[in-house]
Amino acid sequence: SDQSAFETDVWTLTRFVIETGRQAKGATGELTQLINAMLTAIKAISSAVRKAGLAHLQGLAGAVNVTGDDVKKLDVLSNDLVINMLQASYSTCCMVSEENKELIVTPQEKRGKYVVCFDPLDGSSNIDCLASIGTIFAIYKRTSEGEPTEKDALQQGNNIVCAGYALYGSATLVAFSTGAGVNFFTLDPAVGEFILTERNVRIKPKGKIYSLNEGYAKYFHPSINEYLKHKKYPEDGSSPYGARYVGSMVSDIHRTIAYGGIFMYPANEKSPKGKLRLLYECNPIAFIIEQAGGLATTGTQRILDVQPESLHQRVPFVVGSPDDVNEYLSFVKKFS
Ligand code: AMP
Ligand code: P6P
Repeated sequence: SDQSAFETDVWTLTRFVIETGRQAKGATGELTQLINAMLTAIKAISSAVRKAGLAHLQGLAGAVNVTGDDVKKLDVLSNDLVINMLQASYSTCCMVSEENKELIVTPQEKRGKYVVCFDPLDGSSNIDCLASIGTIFAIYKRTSEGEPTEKDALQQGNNIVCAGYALYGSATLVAFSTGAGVNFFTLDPAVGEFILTERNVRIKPKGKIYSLNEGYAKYFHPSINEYLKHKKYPEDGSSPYGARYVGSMVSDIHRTIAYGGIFMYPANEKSPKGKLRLLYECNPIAFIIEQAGGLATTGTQRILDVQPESLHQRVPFVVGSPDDVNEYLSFVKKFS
């Protein structure tokens, strides 16, 4: 039997958020309520993801299962969970989801002062091969009075109040920041709580791994292919970098924070702005990466400085260890 002592004073994410909320001058508790509602949605998504194969949650939306029930695709189910949990927390005025073309305006009687941009299940193309997937979110204070509009969501990433991601991998982990550094929390399914497992996470100044989909090499700007050549055939006698690419952003990002190195989803001839979305993939991840001491750039501009113009706009995305991102930027300078 497990002889390890049973922790009786454990730091859960719920406790951590209440603590930081108490330290925030004049806080009413609304943000704490919102964060804990997001955590509930993430726990429910984690449970659904782990049961997907058994519960016939895979397959195409609109399919019916053996008992003839409508099968909700995992990412539709995840989207519904996040929207319902957040609206029930009386802390949001509107939301932007990867799954919804239009702004999701909170019913009048349930409105609060926050805006949430989220991708409920990022990397969902990997579900059927059981690769890790994730949830990504960023929280802002609304900027308007009265009826919420898209303007409330089209804020620079610099205005983020809180952001994080959940990774449904070999364990379920939440990386979380409210602007005072990044902490990792791992789900203890026996308790149903996220437990603090790494405090004040810092990314290495330089790594040994590059991560991107080289299948687009034919369409990359020369600065990318020249940078990659330098990583594979270093002229300065240093060792070549390793290559890792899951094709599920949260997995690739979490490995980049944990081990160091660079993750890139650059523009290419076929996708002149790249593929990743600014509001609910790039901004929250850029916030976390910078809070961990890393850099996040479009190649010409800091991600968090980009002024969004539309809810689902894409940006080129290069993030990771500061020395690696700066080395890439030196190639942009040399080859532009
Ligand atoms: P509230 O009145 O709860 O919406 O909080 C007002 C402001 O206090 C928030 O926008 C944050 O800047 C800060 N704050 C409140 N709760 C927390 C928390 N749990 N962790 C970190 N900052 C918080
Ligand atoms: P590609 C998954 O579909 C996703 O949105 C991200 O999670 C991932 O980083 C990217 O797309 C992978 O795209 O073009 O390499 O398959």
